[in-house]
Amino acid sequence: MISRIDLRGEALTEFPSGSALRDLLPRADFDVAAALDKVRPICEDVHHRGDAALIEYAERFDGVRLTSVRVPAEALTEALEQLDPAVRAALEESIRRARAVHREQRRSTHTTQVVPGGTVTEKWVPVERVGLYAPGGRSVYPSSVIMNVVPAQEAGVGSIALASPAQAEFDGLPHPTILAACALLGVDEVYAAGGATAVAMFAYGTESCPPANMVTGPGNIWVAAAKRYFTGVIGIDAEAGPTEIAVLADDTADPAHVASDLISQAEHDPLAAAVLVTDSVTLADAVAKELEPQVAATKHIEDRIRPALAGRQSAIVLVDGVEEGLKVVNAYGAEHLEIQTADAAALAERVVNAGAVFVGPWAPVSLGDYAAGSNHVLPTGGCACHSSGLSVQSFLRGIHIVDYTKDALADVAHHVVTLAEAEDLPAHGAAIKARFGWKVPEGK
Ligand code: HSO
Ligand code: ZN
Repeated sequence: MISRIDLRGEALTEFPSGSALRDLLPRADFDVAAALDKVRPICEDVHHRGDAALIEYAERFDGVRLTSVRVPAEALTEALEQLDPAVRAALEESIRRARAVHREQRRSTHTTQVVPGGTVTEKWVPVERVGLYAPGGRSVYPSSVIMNVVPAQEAGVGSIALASPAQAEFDGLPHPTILAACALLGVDEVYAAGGATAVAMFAYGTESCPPANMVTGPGNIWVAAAKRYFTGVIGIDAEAGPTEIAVLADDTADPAHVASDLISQAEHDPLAAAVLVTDSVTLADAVAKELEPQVAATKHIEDRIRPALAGRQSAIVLVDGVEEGLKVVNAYGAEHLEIQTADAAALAERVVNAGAVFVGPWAPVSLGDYAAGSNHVLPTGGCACHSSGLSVQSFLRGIHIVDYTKDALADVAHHVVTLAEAEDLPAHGAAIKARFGWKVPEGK
C-alpha cells in the first residue's frame, strides 16, 4: 500500500539545504496556478455584483437558494443550544488550552534608544478586520474555527468575521457545529459563503459584508487559488495544501502507534502525505504490516486513506541512522513531524524545518489537531522551510516609530547625505540639509 525509498548507503551530506532529497520525497500535485484561471472570473464577479453573485454561486455550487448571506444571530444561539454537550465540553477545553498558549504570544511595545535623543519604538498593532474561512463539505472542522479565531482574538483583532459554505441540508446555513463553535468563541458575524467566493467577499466587501484586511483559514485548492489571487491586496495566512505527517522513528517506536498516526492524517485527503523515516527495517516492516488491518478497520478507506498512502507523496524512507533521518526530515520540512526515537526530546531540538514537532510516544498529531494548545494551521508543501503556523504574530503588524531630536539628527546627518549621494538621490540629502541652513552639520 505504501512505497519504500531506500536511502541507506547514500551520502546525505548536501542536506538539509539541498533540494535533491526533497525531490526524492515528492509532494502531491496541488496546482494552485492552474486553479487561478478558474477563480479569477468568480472573484471579479463577486467584486462587481456583490451579494447577488454570492447568492448565485451558492445556488450553483452548494445547491441552495439563500435569502441572505449573513447568518442571523438566532441561528448561532440555536446551534449552540443544540450542540451535543460532550462536543461542547471538548471544544471548550480546546479553546481554553489554545488561549493559554496563544495569550503568551502577545508582543509588547519596545523602545530602543539608538543614540541620546534618538529612539525607535516598535509598536505592535492588530490587523483591524479579519475574515476567517471554515470549509464545509467533507471537512467540517470546528477545531479549525478555534485555531483561527483564538490567535486573532488574542492578538486583539477588533473585527472578526467568519465564512463557511451554505449547506443544503441545513436550510442554507453553514454547518451547525461551525456555527456553535462561533457562538462559543463569541464570533457573531458569520456568512454563508464558500470557497473562492468567500475569499472574494472578504477581499472586496459586498453590500452585507464590509471588506477585511486579511483572510485566514484552511480550504481546498479554490480557496488557495483565491488567496493567491488577492496576495498583495489583502493579507493571507498561507495557501494551505494537503495535510502532511512525517514520523522519524527508530526501533523503540511502537509500530501500531506509528501506523495509526500515519493513517490519522491520511484520513484528511486523498492527496495527504504520510511519510515514515526510519533506520530500522524491522520497524518499517512492522508498520507496513500494521497499516493493512488498521486501514481496513477505519472509515474513510477508499476515498481518502488508501489513495493517500498509495500516492507518490507517501513513503517509508529507510536511512542508515537517526542522524541521517534527521537530515531527511529537515530537508522535507513536514507540516507535522513526530519524533518517536529513544532520544526524542534531544532530536526535536535539532529540527529546523517543520510546522510543528510532536515529541515522543505520547504526543500524536491528533492531540495537536484538537487539544494540545498548539495551533493546527501549519505550513504545508515544504513551506515550513520559510514560514510558521498561525499564531498571534500572524495578526499583528509591527510599526516603527522614529523620534529624533535636532541634535540627534545633526549627529548623523553627514552619513545620511553621503548615502543619498552614493545612491544618486540628492533630494534625499537635501531634505536633511534644508533643516540646517543647507549646510551639512559636522557630526561627532
Ligand atoms: N490535521 C489538520 C487539522 C485538523 N485535523 C482538523 C482534524 N481536524 C491540519 O493540520
Ligand atoms: Zn488532522
